Amino acid sequence: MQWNGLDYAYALLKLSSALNQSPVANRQSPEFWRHIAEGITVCAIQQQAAVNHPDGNYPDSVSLTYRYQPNDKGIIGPHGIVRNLWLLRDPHDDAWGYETVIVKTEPAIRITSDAIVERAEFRDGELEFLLRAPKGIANSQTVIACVTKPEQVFADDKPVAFRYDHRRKFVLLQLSHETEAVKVRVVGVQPTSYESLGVVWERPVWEFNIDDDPDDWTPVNDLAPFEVKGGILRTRSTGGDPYMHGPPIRVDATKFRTLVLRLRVQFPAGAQPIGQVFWVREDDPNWSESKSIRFPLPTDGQWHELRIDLTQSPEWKGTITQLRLDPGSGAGIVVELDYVRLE
Ligand SMILES: [Ca+2]
Repeated sequence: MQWNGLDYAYALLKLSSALNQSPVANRQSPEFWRHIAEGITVCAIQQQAAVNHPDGNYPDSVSLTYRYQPNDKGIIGPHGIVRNLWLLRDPHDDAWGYETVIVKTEPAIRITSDAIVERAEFRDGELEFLLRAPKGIANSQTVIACVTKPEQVFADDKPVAFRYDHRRKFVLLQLSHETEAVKVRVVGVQPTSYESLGVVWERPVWEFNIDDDPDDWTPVNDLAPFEVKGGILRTRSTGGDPYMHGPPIRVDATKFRTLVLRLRVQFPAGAQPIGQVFWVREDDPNWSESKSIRFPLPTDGQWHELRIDLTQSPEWKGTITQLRLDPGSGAGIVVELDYVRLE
């Protein structure tokens, strides 16, 4: 399934609609063509690949954070799918204009939405565009990428809430649509560059000092919620084996020899206050018990800075490419991290 298949399905939907209005009898019914178009669209949905998958069709959102050339293989926007789904829902909801809109700034601001973006313009620190949603759609979601944090966002001249990702420099906007087209004004904003996906952290230091930004750490197992507020990453174990992954790094094990954590932990009865740090290396990228160190966690419910000597393991060598942190074992452990770093 490629974009041209989706364009073909789109054309079949238009054909189906035209046949519905045609007085001339046809060999195939409108439903026949519609059925084929639906099959192609469903096929495309099922072939969409996840981020980092090397083949198949990437969602457009990749283009927001991942630098690629327009002619790179395998990067196909989902707009073909979305516009077909619109037409399948209602033959009047023609979303041919659905795509990522690039505003001509330096660097370019990119607007992606499940509504149609029209008349996007940037002038004097203000981005303005129209969001047109199809009939019956009450809410839309929009990503405005490559921008600094706006001072305010207005929808039809009313201030609205938005979320901002400091690291990847994009605004997330959820709007309710009372009218067909909503005028969006993003005020006090400038175009800016964003970091690519899978970015390697230059320094192995994570402070958790930006609200809602976990410094690219991810709650891989048994941890929820996973929130950053007021300089602290807070999380809680929801099962027996909680752990989190750090982002990619490239660290010389002979230069960085100590894991430093400032944390506060609360253990429920029955949980084990033994922490564990795992790592992977350039020459050995698989997680294993042999590349880990256990350490006692403080059980007094107070803040402590822990310093863990990583050179006690003979496997701490070469180039370290990622860390994993296990904050004890058991459900209901409340973990607060002020910072994590290698020294
Ligand atoms: Ca902090």
